[in-house]
Amino acid sequence: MSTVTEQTITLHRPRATAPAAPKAERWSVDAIEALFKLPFPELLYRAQTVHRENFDPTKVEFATLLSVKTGGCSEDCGYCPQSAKYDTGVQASKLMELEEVLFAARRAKDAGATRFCMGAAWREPKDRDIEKVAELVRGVKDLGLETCATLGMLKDEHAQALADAGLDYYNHNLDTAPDFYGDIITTRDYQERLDTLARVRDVGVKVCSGGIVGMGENHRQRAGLIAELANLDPYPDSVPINNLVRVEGTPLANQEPLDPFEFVRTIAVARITMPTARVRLSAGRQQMGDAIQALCFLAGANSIFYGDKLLTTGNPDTDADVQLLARLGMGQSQQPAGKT
Ligand code: SAM
Ligand code: DTB
Ligand code: SF4
Repeated sequence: MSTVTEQTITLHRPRATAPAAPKAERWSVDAIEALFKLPFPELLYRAQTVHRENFDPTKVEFATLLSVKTGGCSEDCGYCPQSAKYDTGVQASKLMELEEVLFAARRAKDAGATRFCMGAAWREPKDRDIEKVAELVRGVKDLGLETCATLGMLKDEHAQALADAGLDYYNHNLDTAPDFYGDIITTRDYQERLDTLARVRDVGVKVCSGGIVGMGENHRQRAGLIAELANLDPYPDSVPINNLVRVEGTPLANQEPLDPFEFVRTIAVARITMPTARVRLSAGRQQMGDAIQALCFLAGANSIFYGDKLLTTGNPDTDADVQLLARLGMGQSQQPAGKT
């Protein structure tokens, strides 16, 4: 069991008032690793306490994903079925037309989604891509949905164009800890990811950033990912926690699955360290089972990807999700992020 005292952890809690410059690191990797090592009931109790202070613990946000440009990506992310470097059977396609995207967005809204996230398998968008995506953002927003996009790295002017189109969130994941990153991706570095997040923040678009666990990272590296996210200033508004979906043809296809309780712990630690963020129980739900998902909600997850497909892989049916929440006496959060 943990030898770390409560005092050690309390010492590293975010301060109520901003510290004077130079800015202190709010969460050390040691403090986060100590949270991970807490006895499971203690960790869940703390996470649930923080969750209740900031959200209605019975409500979950529904965000629907659509791959608006699939496959053929030049990056080598070792987990990704859309990289052109791996033979995964994913067919590359062009950017979808506006009407096709709006059709999917209307369907998502009718099914109950409040956020619509458009994903493109790009290293970074080109100028003409941004013009088209801006049009998609305007169209989806006009339907009354919150908009999110994930398009790869952004330049200043691209971030500004998306902000001007009314984009609410930009998703760009740190994916893993800095010291494990090079084992997974070689075609762009960690700093480039941080730079994109800074550009998004600078134009007033909310940041959605999280990562993937179960890629062979060690315990401390999982803590390192959460530390990177929690120490962003401010920490992200939305934090997707993905459990690796092992896809045939990718370098991580045969990766040993993560202990499901370790996944629940990751959600709990994200909740404790980023109290007001939407913590999204993201990829990997289809392989997880209802009981582990219920534990994730108890640990502070309050958002899911809702719809039978993620980008290229499967996700639980919408009916199954509605039923699961009903069985738990829970429901969908109708309001955008914040206290519901
Ligand atoms: N190309 C853009 C980028 O990389 O930022 C946007 C799309 S990319 C597919 C979005 C995120 O999906 C990745 O950063 C990664 O965290 C997640 N992802 C991709 N493949 C995954 C998998 N097999 N299992 C879990 N998460 C995955
Ligand atoms: C995120 O963190 N997870 C989503 C979304 N952001 C774009 C993507 C998950 C992709 C899972 C593999 C696939 O379906 O291709
Ligand atoms: Fe390309 Fe994004 Fe997949 Fe990496 S995660 S290969 S950048 S689509």
